[in-house]
Amino acid sequence: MQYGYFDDKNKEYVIERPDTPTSWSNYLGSTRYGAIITNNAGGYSFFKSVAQGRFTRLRFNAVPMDQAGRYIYIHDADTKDYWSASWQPVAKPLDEYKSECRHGSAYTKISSDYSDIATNTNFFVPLDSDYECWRTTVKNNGATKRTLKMFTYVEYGCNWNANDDLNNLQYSQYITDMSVVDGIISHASNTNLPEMPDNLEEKDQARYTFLGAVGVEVTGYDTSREAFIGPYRSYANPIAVEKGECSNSLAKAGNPCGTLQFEITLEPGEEKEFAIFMGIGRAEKEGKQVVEKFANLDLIDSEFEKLKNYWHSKMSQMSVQTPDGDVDSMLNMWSQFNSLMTFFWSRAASLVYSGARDGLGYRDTVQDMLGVMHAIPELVQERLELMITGQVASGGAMPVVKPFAHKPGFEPEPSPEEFRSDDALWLFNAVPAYVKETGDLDFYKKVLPYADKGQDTILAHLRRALEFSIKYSGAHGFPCGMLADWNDCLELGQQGETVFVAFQLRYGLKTYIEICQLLETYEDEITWAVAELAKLDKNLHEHAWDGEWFLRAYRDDGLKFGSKENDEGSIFLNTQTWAVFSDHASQEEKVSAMDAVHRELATDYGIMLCAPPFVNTDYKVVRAALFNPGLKENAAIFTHTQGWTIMAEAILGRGERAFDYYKSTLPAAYNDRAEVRQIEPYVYCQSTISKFHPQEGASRLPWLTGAATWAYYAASQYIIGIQPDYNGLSIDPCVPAKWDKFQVERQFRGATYQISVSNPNGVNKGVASIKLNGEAIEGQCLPVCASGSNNKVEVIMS
Ligand code: IFM
Repeated sequence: MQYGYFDDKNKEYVIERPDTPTSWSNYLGSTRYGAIITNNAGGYSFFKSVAQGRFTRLRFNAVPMDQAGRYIYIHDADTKDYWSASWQPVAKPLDEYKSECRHGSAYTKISSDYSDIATNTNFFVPLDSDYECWRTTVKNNGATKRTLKMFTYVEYGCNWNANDDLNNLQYSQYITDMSVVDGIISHASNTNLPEMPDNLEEKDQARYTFLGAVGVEVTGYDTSREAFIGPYRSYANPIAVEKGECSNSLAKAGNPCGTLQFEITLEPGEEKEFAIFMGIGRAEKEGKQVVEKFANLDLIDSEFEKLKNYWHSKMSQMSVQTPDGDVDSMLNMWSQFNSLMTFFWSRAASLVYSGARDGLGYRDTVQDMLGVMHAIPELVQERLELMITGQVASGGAMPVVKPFAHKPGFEPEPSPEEFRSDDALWLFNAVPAYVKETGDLDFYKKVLPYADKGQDTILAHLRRALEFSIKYSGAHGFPCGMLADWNDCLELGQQGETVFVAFQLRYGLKTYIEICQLLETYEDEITWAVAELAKLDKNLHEHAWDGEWFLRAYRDDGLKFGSKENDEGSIFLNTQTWAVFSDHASQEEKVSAMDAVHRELATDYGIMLCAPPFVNTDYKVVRAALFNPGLKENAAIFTHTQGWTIMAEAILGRGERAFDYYKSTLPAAYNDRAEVRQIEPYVYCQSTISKFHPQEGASRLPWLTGAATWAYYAASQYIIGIQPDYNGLSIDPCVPAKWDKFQVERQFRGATYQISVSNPNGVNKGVASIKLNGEAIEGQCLPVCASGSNNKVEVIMS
């Protein structure tokens, strides 16, 4: 079943059928003023934090789904019929009501066509603004004059603290103070208290937002949800809309809402326009300023163009033209936009993450940078430095860093039981990736504080991460599992050991040696790291191989995980892939391990995290047993890990398999069978249900996932094969043999590279020659060209 299509030219996904299997959502705004919007205008808005700054309501996981949102109701004054400018919430029959939703880069346009009235609303947040705009046109396509009464609707939170608004009703129902100033709604709470704009964590303080209209005269309002909707009614049939008249209610308790009423008359063929603005601040001040600023609606259009250009320019740092349209749709827009939103909102704001998780989880955040390094290196640097200051002096990392409350040098060191064994080791992926993208070698020497005490260069921070893993190693010489080791469901404890993190440690040591060699004056460091690497390799050789694949872990009593000896979880994916790109294993072991992955774990919908699932294993040993078989960490297709699998196969040069794996979880590849995956065919998700469950193929938890970043990283750097390196742009594609040619445009350190790759002999991997501006170059690494230059690159594979 197909619900929409990719409009690649405009970088939009167009939903033509609004009755999608799940809500298909998009993100508006920035990390100051953020918003979620669905294909039916459901969603919510928040300021800086979803947990502490949520000021409109969405009822999560509710029936009907994705309500409330940003609604515009239309009531025909003559016929008394009414509908909404998005299919929901009134939901007119789809044979009479046509709708289109265009999700784009931080904007969503929703149009409706019903009863000869066509509307088109563009929802977006202008750049650097603390308000959102709903820019609407209404057109009469009929032959008679129409008088339309229109009503906006947003449902406000009483308290900006999402949890209090939802749960602490004996408090939150008594703090609302709504008013209307010159036609602008003032949504206020705790007005007897002072405002503390710089203290987001303090929930008991005065807060203000506004809702105003431009281009129409406000003739009425409701600010009480109870008055607008009426008892025992719903968003589908509010009493005010049915009557065609608001009651000018002013909520001084209970549930506030934002309804402005206005009237539009339209001659046949006539079109009118208006805009609604909702934002942070007081109606009488910020509200008035915004409404006055946009009195000329043309200014809205220029703000919209600026916003679109901003995002498009970020995503045009790399663009591809390949023989596969699904790949192009994802790599040129959605894979990047998905990675950007994941970077910005971590795991806090979506239709599933309801704001309970405030703060940046260490491991996820450090990985999230990899997919956006090329697009927003300045913002990555800021976030990376923040995370480095979340590492404590012992080398471990704080599990969560709270950007608004983090105080480097003054944070308590987590107790040994609180550490995750993998957290700080992800810096070996992110830090070199940042330096390779920017060329800023001095970054390694930049001094930054530790979270708890002291300070050091970033290079020394990296060394401490290695020391931490080495110090907390167990009987087989592998890092201890601690609270978790990427897999939150493996609780190996203080003495149990993780082979996965052993491979991460190997990758870290190898990377550390490369950095020290590059910086030239660190002979002692190289000697130390080489010796540690040799010890680790010996232990890996002796204790990590299970005959055909690598073990996953050892419990403290010696019990193996991921071994043929186990009836459940006898093979795990992560140790096979990481054995390849930590480069520990022999070629035979690598091939055997990755073949075992193909045999035991690969399915049509992606590769399972482990198999067989856990049913009888004690859940205190493997918490995956908490989930039904085939779900999440219990043998689902955990999408975060797919990128590693693609990378491992590409390193082995097996282009067909790497590409098959890539396509098996590529959202766009499911566009014409969207009922299988159910979620948005333009975004990645946390997991896809595997063959051990009756709903195989259904996917869950779209948008905010490490899958986005690793899928983009794997495709752009290992399939397309354009890898930033310290001294240039390395080219090493690994593609299906049938790809006879493809093009890439890459911005790198200020220069443009227009790369044409041809594959005349239909190989998977191998570069025969490269010409830069007509001159043959040695090797596979393009030099750094002059900033501003435009360079033509011809690559021949063979
Ligand atoms: O790696 C974790 C991640 O940090 C949070 N979600 C689950 C993943 C796998 O357990």
